[in-house]
Amino acid sequence: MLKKKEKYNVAVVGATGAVGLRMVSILEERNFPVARLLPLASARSAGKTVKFHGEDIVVQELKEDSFKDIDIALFSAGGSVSKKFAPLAAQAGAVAIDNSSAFRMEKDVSLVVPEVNPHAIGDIPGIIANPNCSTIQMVVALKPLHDLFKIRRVVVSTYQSVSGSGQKAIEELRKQSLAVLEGREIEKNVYPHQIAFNCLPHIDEFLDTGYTKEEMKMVNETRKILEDPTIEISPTAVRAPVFYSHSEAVNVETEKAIDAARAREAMAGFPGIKIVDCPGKNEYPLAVDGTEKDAVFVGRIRDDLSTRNAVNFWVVADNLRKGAALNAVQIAELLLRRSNSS
Ligand code: 25A
Ligand code: L14
Repeated sequence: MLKKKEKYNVAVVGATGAVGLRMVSILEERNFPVARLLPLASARSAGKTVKFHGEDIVVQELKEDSFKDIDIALFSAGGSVSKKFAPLAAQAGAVAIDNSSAFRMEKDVSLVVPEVNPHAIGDIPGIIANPNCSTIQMVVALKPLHDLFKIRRVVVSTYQSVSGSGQKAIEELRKQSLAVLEGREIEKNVYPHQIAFNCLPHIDEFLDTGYTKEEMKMVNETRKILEDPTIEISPTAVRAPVFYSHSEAVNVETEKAIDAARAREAMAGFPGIKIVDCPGKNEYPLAVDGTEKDAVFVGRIRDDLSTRNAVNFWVVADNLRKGAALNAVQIAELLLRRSNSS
């Protein structure tokens, strides 16, 4: 349990990355009670500064003893950094909130989306895992349906933006797009194929089953967060030439009778969801509209005409905010409310 204090010392590991920068700005936006902000990154970034409440704070190199006097440490520097340093942060007395995939499926680590399973946080969290971005936006939409209609099976295809692979990938899409339009050779560094004006049915590594790790994260993490190992999930994860925000086409089959109207009503009342569903006016969720917003946007809610008790919808969220940095800060806020009420 976080000790009750007026203000907390907060470290951000990977503070110069696409997610880390947003962790810092979201702590500021939401007026998180920060006594001292400690931005940490690799030696490459040490000495750079990040802005926090008008101040330029110097980024320090992440070291084993970085976590002295830290209460909360937000991690987004990749799995190997988290594996090594999150346990050190916990040993030093901090709660580590980890955005990597390193600890998500460990039995003793809770995997939390505050709107969905706040109770999962547990009493003595050393490390709390932040789920995968595609999983977060999907489970926010699925939770109200699961509560009312009990989900049996989900078929999902993702349309994921390049920002999920970090700052270098954002640059790659920009440079390749310019090169293609100007008729020059493209350069490939981050992805194995051209991403400009192209879709890649490949996110993270392939497994022997023919599925990717990203797809299996959606299966395993969804079951853990919804606390129901019986839900069947059939995913296809696709990288789209989009800068920010992930979109997903989701088909849900339920045990109890469901239809579009009932699904819409259930989702509309759920915290964190915004319904954008007026096809007659060309209104549906779009990646370009969801970017820099906090909500999970749902639209195109309609009956599945091919079977009973099934609906289709389209869901969009900012992968760097609700999919990563915002969710992590919301977990920190949850810890805070707990320590204030005890
Ligand atoms: O294992 P996972 O969980 O799958 O996560 C893998 C990666 O996914 C991103 C995140 O990348 C992470 O590194 N990520 C994780 N979860 C995500 C999510 N939900 C997610 N992305 C989206 N949604 P990132 O680019 O966002 O952030 C990287 C940050 O991590 C710091 N870092 C890396 N290794 C570190 C480390 N910090 C401490 N110790 C280490 N060993 C990294 O800092 C960044 O802050 P940096 O100093 O390495 O790089 C910052 C600047 O340097 C430039 N740069 C990057 N690589 C090179 C480089 N410059 C020269 N040469 C390079 N090879 C960057 O452009 C940046 O400006
Ligand atoms: O597991 O869009 O959190 O590349 C986050 C970024 C998985 C891949 C995770 C992406 C990663 C994802």
